Amino acid sequence: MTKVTPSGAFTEYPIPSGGVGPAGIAAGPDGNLWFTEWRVNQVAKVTTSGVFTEYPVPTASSTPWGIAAGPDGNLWFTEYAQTANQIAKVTTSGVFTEYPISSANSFPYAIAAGPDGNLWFTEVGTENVAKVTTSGLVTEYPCCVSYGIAAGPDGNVWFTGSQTNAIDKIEAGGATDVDLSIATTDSPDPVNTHQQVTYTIAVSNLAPSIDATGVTVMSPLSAHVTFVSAIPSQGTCSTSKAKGATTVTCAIGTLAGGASATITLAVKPLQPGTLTNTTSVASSVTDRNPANNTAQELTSVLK
Ligand SMILES: [Ca+2]
Ligand SMILES: [Ca+2]
Repeated sequence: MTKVTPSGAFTEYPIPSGGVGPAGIAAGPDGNLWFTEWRVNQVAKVTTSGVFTEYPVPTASSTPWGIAAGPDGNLWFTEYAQTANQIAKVTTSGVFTEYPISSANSFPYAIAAGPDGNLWFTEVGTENVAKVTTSGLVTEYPCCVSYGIAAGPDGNVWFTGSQTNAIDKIEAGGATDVDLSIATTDSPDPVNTHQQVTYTIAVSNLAPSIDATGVTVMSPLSAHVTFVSAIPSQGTCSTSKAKGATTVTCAIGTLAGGASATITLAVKPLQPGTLTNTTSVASSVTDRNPANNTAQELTSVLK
């Protein structure tokens, strides 16, 4: 264990157990530094004058890794081993409580105290970011392979996405990045040829408080319809033609977290059969769930 003064003077303190594999470290509420010893399955504290106390973790070979001071006055740490798969807390007097993580093979790694009073941690194995309440209830959020995690000054928890080459953030409330969704309804259905069918296209940002910027909605129309109009509740819509087929593109602009916009699109079908409308939404920011970014609506066209 080593300390360094702000001017760069180092002092090293030998750890009583040999070959401990010191990993994470955090300042404890008791004025000591707390750290994990993954090789020997212990959590330890060291006073600022270099006196060590080591505590064995109850679960054998748990690989204690990341550690953070919780708002409850305890130290919280990850048990990275596949066989452990737990989050644990230790009181400043060395009493442990361990909590299971529902997903198997989660490999919990880094941990940080969130702005919401929970502890947040990364799961390298499941590609989740998760939180644990101070009473031990774990909630996991699908995300990405991530390692480092820290509370931001903006009320979000920030973490490194190692495979996306990006920094991501998660709202302390739960949602990662924005989640735009789109849904389309038609009226009337069925409709006669050369009669107007109107689509109501609703675009929503399901993230509670993260803005989606540069929101764009695209609807390539069937070659078997005549375009009538496209009216957005915000922004502008335009049409372009390629090989006789019309595409409607609407620049919606910014959709704040929790906000929605509507596009009313009218067309007239030219021939009987099943008319398919496919509309999709995109934006300038990462969408955590691309599966709901496209909507399809079928309309029966009579003669
Ligand atoms: Ca989405
Ligand atoms: Ca329909």
